[in-house]
Amino acid sequence: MNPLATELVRDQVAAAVEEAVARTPVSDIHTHLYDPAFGKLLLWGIDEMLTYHYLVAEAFRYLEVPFEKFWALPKARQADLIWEQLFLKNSPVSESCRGVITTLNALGLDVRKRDLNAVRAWFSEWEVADYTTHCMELANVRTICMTNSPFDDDERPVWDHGFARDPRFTAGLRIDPLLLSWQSTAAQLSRWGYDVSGDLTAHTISEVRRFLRTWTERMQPRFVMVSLSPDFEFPGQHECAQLIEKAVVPHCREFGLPFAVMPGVVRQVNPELRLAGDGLGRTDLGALQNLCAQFPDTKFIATVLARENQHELCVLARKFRNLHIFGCWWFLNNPSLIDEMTRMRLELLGLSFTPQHSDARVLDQLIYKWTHSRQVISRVLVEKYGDLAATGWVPSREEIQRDVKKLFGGAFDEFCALSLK
Ligand code: RAT
Ligand code: ZN
Repeated sequence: MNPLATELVRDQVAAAVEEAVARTPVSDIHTHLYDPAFGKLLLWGIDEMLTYHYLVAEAFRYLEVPFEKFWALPKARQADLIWEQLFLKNSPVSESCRGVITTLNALGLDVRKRDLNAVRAWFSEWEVADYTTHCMELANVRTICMTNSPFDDDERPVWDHGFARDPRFTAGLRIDPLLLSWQSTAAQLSRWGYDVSGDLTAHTISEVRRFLRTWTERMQPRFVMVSLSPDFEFPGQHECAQLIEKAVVPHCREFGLPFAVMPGVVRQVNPELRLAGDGLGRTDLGALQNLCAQFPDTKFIATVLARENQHELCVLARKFRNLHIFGCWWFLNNPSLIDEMTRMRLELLGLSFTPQHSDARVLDQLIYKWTHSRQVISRVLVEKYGDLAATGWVPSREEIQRDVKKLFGGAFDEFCALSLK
């Protein structure tokens, strides 16, 4: 093609990509949001946004208040301090801070005024049910996968009592305590009527499977999930590896559920920061490779926290069709890293991955997390289709829409439906 024609095609492709990315509803496969039936567990509003743990960590770069004094304050006063430091005394250029501004702007608030109390007054007019729909529409999110822990004392009673499910909210069965602190979890399971002992005998394993079955039937999760430290090993004689091998993997196979592994987190590097106090480390992905190789008929989905692991994770996914990689997790959920990772994944995996999840803990965050991610994904796709178009392989609007649907949940659904037998 001559250069002028190429230019024209690139512009048309860019317009089609931008439209498809903006218009295609996304299925958000990992969040910490809750079905509104969970009441106060579904966080929303300006004070929750300002006290999001990503912002707490950043505020303590500047704050001179002792930690315990900060934590003793009511949430609105904590939010005041964070607003003052991160928005008024410094410009909100970090990704988490920019996210608050993007969200307020999208909601139609005038951010130029820098008036926190006016923002609070605006939020006080909303009811959560309407606001949930409003945020999902603005973010163009179709479904939200929750993170559901049977070990969470606030959450468990809601499941125990039962509730009418909002079909927009799907579940993810999160089992960190089961795999990471077996001895105390065994005591807890005994209190709940499971006949388990500290030793992983065949009987104890069958009781763990009964526990997993009960919660799977109750929650109807899309997957079973765990976050793991960077030094997680598999196979192994320690309790975590043994439980994965003997209870979790057989359970996932029986129910046709993927097992979601999220390695790389170092919990409580600074406990004074509470939820904001976790760090990361580089994972030896040999353990994930062993899982995929040892259980070819079990599905694994993975997101890994260290940037340094991303290339080898892509290569691993090329080797194992029972592995689906997703999201730019937590400290990776920044435009520069989403750009790098999405580019690398497209180059190594085509469309067979899920580029992003929001990890939103506050409903409103869906708006910025998806706005920002869509901007980056769109930019990367424009470049990739542009390179193809330059050869004469011009993607049609329908092909672009098909591809974007895959990236926004379709590839994940296809992976879940795949038969590996
Ligand atoms: O991103 C976060 O909010 C973290 O605190 C974690 O919850 C992490 O996403 C996880 O699921 O462990
Ligand atoms: Zn999370």
